[in-house]
Amino acid sequence: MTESPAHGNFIGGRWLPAASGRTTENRNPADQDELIGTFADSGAEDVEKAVAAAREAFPRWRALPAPKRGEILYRAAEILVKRKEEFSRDATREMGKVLAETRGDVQEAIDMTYYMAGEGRRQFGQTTPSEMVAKFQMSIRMPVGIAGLITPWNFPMAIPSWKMMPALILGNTVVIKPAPDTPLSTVNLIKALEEAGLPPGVVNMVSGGGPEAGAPLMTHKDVGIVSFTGSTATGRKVSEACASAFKHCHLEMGGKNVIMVMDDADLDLAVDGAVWGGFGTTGQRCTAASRVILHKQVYREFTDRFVSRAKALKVGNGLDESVQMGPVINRPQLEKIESYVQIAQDEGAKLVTGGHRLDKGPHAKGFFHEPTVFGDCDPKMRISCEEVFGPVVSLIPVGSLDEAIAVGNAVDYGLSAAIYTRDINKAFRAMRDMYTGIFYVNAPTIGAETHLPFGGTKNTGNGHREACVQALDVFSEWKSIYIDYSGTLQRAQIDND
Ligand code: UN1
Repeated sequence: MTESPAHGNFIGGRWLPAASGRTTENRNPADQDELIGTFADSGAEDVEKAVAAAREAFPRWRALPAPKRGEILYRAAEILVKRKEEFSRDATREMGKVLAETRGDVQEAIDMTYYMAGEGRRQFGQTTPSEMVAKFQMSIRMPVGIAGLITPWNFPMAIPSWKMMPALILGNTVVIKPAPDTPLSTVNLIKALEEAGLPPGVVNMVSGGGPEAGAPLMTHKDVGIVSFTGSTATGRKVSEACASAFKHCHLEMGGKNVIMVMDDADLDLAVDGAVWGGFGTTGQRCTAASRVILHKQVYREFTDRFVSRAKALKVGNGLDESVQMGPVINRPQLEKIESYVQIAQDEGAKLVTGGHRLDKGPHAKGFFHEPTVFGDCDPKMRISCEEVFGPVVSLIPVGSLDEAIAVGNAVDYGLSAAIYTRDINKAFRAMRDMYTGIFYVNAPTIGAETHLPFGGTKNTGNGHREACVQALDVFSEWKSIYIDYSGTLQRAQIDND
């Protein structure tokens, strides 16, 4: 039996129980008998304390030179490197995905932390010539103040780091509410920052449910920027809650990403990509390749190979290194997947493989679902348009690249798309015409790196991007500064006429 410690909230540099004294259990989705720990079940009172701590810490943190803030982040990244294996195991235990993937998750947090540590010595603004003589002008970034971060369970360490590190390097202080299914990875991330010397109050954490802890955080008058990753339905609520106070709001939501396989594609490569894109992380990525659009010429052959690979995937506990696909996160998610399997069959999609939960033998204690493929899908079917967030892939036959692009774009989401082709002209046309925030050539829809912008169009986002320098725009305000050293009044647009 593994230890099952009690974790509090992190407020003002101290680990504290929820004001109500309530706790919730965090259990392994692959084995409900395994208790990972108990976590504070927070409410508005805890959020209030966390925001107060963030408010108090803000002036000093902001005044610390950015390169010094960067040194703390750099040290935190080094600690994450040292503890990568331990933190990856914790992430697999609480989230379920296989160890190779949680190692990738922690690595993504490491990458982001190093990247943003470097921004301590950049954060470039502009200098530009004035239209007047003896006048200097420049733009600089200012922190917004307190950042309220609401993060999902599918990348339990990477996504908190995507939000926290840019916020911190710019001089903001943070209150984070991690997903109730995966608070331990946020605790681990915070411990690395604490050990690296982050001053008390700069990062605070309240664990708990969305309505109980997330809602008071996003509506708190002192929280200047809310950054949320999760479903489009919840994102809409966050957006509405922020709108009336003109609060900055960054949203990263759903996807219905597509791999387009052309008749000249390397089919081995395309099948490899579709298996990884569709079933990696049990399909629980906002970048998951849940649609494969196939040129009719290769439809049969691709389908046969893809289905036999899907059938052969070993599903089980992510801690077992021979397992290729872990459980889904919880019972409601499993039930949602089952309901989509039913919807797809009702609307006439052909179930080619899978379609059932796994609940016997090694799967008896967790939330497992077979890798599932629907064939001959019409692009208008719900299974071709709506996000399932599970190991379910729809195959859609088309007759041309133009049709593939039209079908590819005909969903309400716009996160990631991919094309498999050996024809450079086709690749460039798709690259130009797919209205998504991310595009891949001869690679699946998943696998974004931290030094390019991450995010999507339409119902996937609200115009912002995470990662890369673009993330700095989310967590800062620009200030344009004009210094007139002429000693006379110079009127812009008038005296230079
Ligand atoms: C997500 O699915 O929420 O590109 C994030 C990828 C990962 C990040 C996914 N680097 O699939």
